[in-house]
Amino acid sequence: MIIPKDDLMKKYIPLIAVLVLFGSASSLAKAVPLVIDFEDVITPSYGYTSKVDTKSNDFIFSNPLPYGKGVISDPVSACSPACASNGTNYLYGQSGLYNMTSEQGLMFDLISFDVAELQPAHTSNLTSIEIVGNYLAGGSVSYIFNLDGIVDGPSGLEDFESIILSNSFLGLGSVTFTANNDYFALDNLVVEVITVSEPAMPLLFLSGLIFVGMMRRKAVLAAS
Ligand SMILES: [Ca+2]
Ligand SMILES: [Ca+2]
Ligand SMILES: [Ca+2]
Repeated sequence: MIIPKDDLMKKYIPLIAVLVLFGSASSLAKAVPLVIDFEDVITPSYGYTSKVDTKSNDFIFSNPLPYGKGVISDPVSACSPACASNGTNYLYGQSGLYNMTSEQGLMFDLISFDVAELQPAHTSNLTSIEIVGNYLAGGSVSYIFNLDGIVDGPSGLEDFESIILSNSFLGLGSVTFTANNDYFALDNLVVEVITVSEPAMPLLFLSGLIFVGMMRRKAVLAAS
């Protein structure tokens, strides 16, 4: 029996379409959770770094100021009076901005982070920090957080506060942190890095096989 060419196409095209669509759907974005805690930054014996770019957990934090930015590991030897403390390394910066990006340029969601005033009784007091999320697709979202004014160095009171952001800080390409005044400290930035998996190769291979089979059958029918 000779099956007309048009009927063959009608028979196989929907099946191929379903397989290709399913293969594409398997290229789904995946959110990988990550905590950027600055524990992977090595500091000198005097207890702090001073770098334009600080790298931690595959993220870069850039601060264009010529001084007053980096990571503090020892708030007692690095500062007088003692700087904010949470018992771990943290990022510090002067007023002005810190720009946060993924080292590989990946899209990310910013979920939460810890923030503190760096020092008590400084020449001017930090009262708020503005967080601006720049969407990878364009546009931005901003949020201003008013700090509690509490910072007394190691022990004593809790220096850091945790900020949990709204669902607006999703699909970002970069985030800037701007203190309204004076030095501030950041730590434990909880992010989700968006990665896209490869298409399901077995399914694409199968749809390729069906396509080749269809072509061969057409050739056989045409020859008969
Ligand atoms: Ca830390
Ligand atoms: Ca505080
Ligand atoms: Ca304290």
